[in-house]
This record gives sequence, structure tokens and C-alpha cells, in this order.
Amino acid sequence: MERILITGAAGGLGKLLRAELKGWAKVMRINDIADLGEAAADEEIVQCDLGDLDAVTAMVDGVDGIIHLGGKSIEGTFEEILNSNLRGTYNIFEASRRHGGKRIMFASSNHAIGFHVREQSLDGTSAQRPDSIYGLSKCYGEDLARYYFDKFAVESVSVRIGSCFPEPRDRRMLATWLSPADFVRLMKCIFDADRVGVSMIYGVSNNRETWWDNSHAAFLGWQPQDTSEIYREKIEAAHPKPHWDDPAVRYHGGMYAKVGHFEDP
Ligand code: NAI
Ligand code: 15L
Repeated sequence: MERILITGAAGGLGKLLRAELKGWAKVMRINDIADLGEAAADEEIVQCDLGDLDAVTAMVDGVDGIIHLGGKSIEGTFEEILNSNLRGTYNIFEASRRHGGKRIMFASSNHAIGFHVREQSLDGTSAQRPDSIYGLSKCYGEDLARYYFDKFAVESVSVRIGSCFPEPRDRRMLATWLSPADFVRLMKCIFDADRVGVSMIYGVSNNRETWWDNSHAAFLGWQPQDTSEIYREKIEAAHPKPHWDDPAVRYHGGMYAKVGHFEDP
């Protein structure tokens, strides 16, 4: 690729990709509302609010693919989520359409399906079941992806990311953990594929305990290499076994499903 755009480049996953995808495209255009520091020789920095359609349309001009990470990444107020996730993600899809439909990786989340119970394994046909306003915004992003492909042939892959951190942080993440290296490999598969249509894949490593089946997305050729199992002993020693009926244990979304409405006093 000549030029890839990464939104949310000042965030956790954005910093990871800024470093690990260096040299993959000739130019990496990076965006955030926050400061991104100095641009390297092969980088272009665009600091703008994803909620600004004119700015986003200009930013997407000339790119061959978009890795859309930018947005509110946890539960928040409706106003925050409205601007960064609903308006921001609409602006990305609409800007792609205006520039001929560049392929998009949309960072969705397990919180789009967080209210399914853990005994139920999910696959490509499972219904959305958001566990939060944040999760709802990811459902909206996935539906935007569907609409923009059906009507305008904008290709995309929505990745329902589990928990992408250097290590799992609690017992739940033994099932939901996505290693940073597997995430990087997935990004390459998504943009190397000849065709992706409008697809969804669960972003999860090769963990022993798993709630998500990715066989519907085998065509992407992504084979996660890492497993949370090497952290099990450490995690189990640090985190006592919770009661089986605790809502944070009952549902895929964990605490997001348990807590009440964010804006309640
Ligand atoms: P993060 O919170 O570290 O990074 C998000 C970035 O987006 C921040 O740098 C922030 O400044 C930027 N941003 C927010 N609103 C913006 C706006 N209106 N305009 C421009 N930039 C804006 O989040 P993280 O962990 O890097 O996640 C990246 C994406 O992946 C997010 O969309 C998140 O929802 C999704 N995701 C991440 C998971 C994880 O385990 N890290 C799990 C599931 C989904
Ligand atoms: C997410 O969607 C969040 O972006 C991340 O911060 C974690 O909370 C993750 O889900 C998770 O479920 O562990």
C-alpha cells in the first residue's frame, strides 16, 4: 500500500500499530485529537476531531486503507460517545465513500455482544447484544459497515476486539485476551486479503477457554499464535474465584454488563 490511515494513533492500540506497522505502507497517516508528537519521515500527522466531517473527508483523501481505532474506548457519557463513536465512525465511512470506498478496519468490541451468557458460544451468525452505551455505539458502527457495503460497496472488517493488552489482567481476560502481536498479524491479513466484503471477526488469541468461534472468517487466513494460558497461574493466584452467579461472570461483557447507567448520579 502507498498510504494507510490510522485513527486513534495516540491511544494504546494506535501506538502499537504506529510502531509495529512501520514500513508496511510507504506512508502512514496518523490521526488523533490528542498530540501525536513529531512526524517521522514516512509519517503524516493529522490532528483533528473525528466528529468534524470536513476535516475527516480531507484526511481520508489519498489513503488506500483505513484502520479506524479512534473513539471513546470505554463507557462514557452519551455526548462523548455521540461525537467520537457515532458521528466519528459515520464520518469515516462517509469519507471513504466520497473517496471511492477505501477498505476499513473498524475497531468494534466484545461489548457489542456483551450481554450473551458465557455458556453460549458465539459465531458469525450471533445477534448483537450490547451491554453498555459504548457497546451500542459499536453495534452502530457494525451496522454502518453493513449499510455502506450494501449500498456503496465500501469494504470493511469489523473486529470485535476482546481485551488487547500486553497481558491479561483478570480471570475474564483469560478467555477474552488478544495479544498485541496477534492483533498486528490480523491487521495485515485484513489489508492483504483480495476481498473482504463486509465481514466481522472476533479479535481473540488462541486461548484455552474461548467463547467465540471464528470459523466464518477463516477466509482471512488469520491464525492467532499466542495464548493466555501462560498467564493462568499468575492470574488465578492474584484474583480469587468469583461467585458463579455474579453478573460480571455471567456475561461475556463482564463489568460492563454488571454496572448501571453511566450518567446516573
Ligand atoms: P484508547 O482510548 O487508548 O485510544 C483511543 C484514541 O482515540 C485516543 O487516543 C483518543 O484521543 C482518540 N479519540 C477519541 N475521541 C476522538 C475524537 N473525537 N477524534 C479524534 N480522536 C479521538 O483505546 P484503545 O485501547 O487503543 O482502543 C482503540 C480502539 O479499539 C477503540 O475504538 C476501542 O473501542 C477499540 N477496542 C479496544 C479494546 C482493547 O482491549 N484495547 C477492546 C475492544 C475494542
Ligand atoms: C473494550 O472494548 C475496551 O476498549 C477495553 O478497554 C477493555 O475494557 C475491553 O473492551 C474488555 O472487554 O476487556
